Amino acid sequence: MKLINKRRRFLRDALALTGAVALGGCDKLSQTTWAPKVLGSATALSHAAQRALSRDAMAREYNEADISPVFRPNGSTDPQAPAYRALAANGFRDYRLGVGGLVAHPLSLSLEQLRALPNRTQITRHDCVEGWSVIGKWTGVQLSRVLQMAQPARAARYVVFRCYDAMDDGSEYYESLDFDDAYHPQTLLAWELNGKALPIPNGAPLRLRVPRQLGYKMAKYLRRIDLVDSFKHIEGGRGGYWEDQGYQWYAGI
Ligand SMILES: Nc1nc2c(c(=O)[nH]1)N[C@H]1C(S)=C(S)[C@@H](COP(=O)(O)O)O[C@H]1N2
Ligand SMILES: [Mo]
Repeated sequence: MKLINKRRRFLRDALALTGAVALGGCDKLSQTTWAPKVLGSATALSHAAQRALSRDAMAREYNEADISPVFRPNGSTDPQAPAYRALAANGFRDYRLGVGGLVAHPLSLSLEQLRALPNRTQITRHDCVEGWSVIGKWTGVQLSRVLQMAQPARAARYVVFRCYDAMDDGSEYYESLDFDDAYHPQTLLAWELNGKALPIPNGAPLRLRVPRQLGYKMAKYLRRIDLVDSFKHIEGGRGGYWEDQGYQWYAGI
């Protein structure tokens, strides 16, 4: 009992700290000089506290009636990278998701192959760090199924998601998850939003859904997935595009 109370207090304090994050917008916050320091300390606290309480907890699932009329798009909404334009021009028929890095079986999966895998539909809430939320119905394959096919090596610790869209600084959007979240049953590679093929503004043809974390973790326009032992040497080294601008790596909600 005592331990639980202690953990609760720890969690509350950690959440109060991370609350500072919600005040800034995705772009505004990165321009302030104090942000990286505050966010850096909040990372360790909230990650440890939330994991202690909720390693296997499920995000709330909603009903059809709760679905938002419009799933507000955010960040990149129309990638201009030539490779992406070529795929889009052909209705994504030539799309392949590469899966590689520290795996026994590298994969190259077409949308058809992905759709043939057992899939899951979930109505969940999407919370952006900017302070807005929308509810949508997502269909896709559990990431765990794809990882089981690829067979991560023993040394693998993180799953890195590389995207097609280039950001203002020229780098590509990317994200990463640890294995707790990668193998969580609600973590999906999704190709359908509200019963229709995923629209381009929301990440066509395939995007990540991780409903226990903030919106920026949910990489759109997936190009490939790599299993790695560390993300230190990828892009800015902090595990994601927004993380490289100072946002926390573990964005649990
Ligand atoms: N590739 C890519 N993924 C991305 C982003 C982006 O700009 N590029 N923006 C992130 C942010 S901040 C949010 S809130 C969600 C928005 O998803 P939506 O456009 O479907 O609402 O995507 C996330 N994934
Ligand atoms: Mo966001």
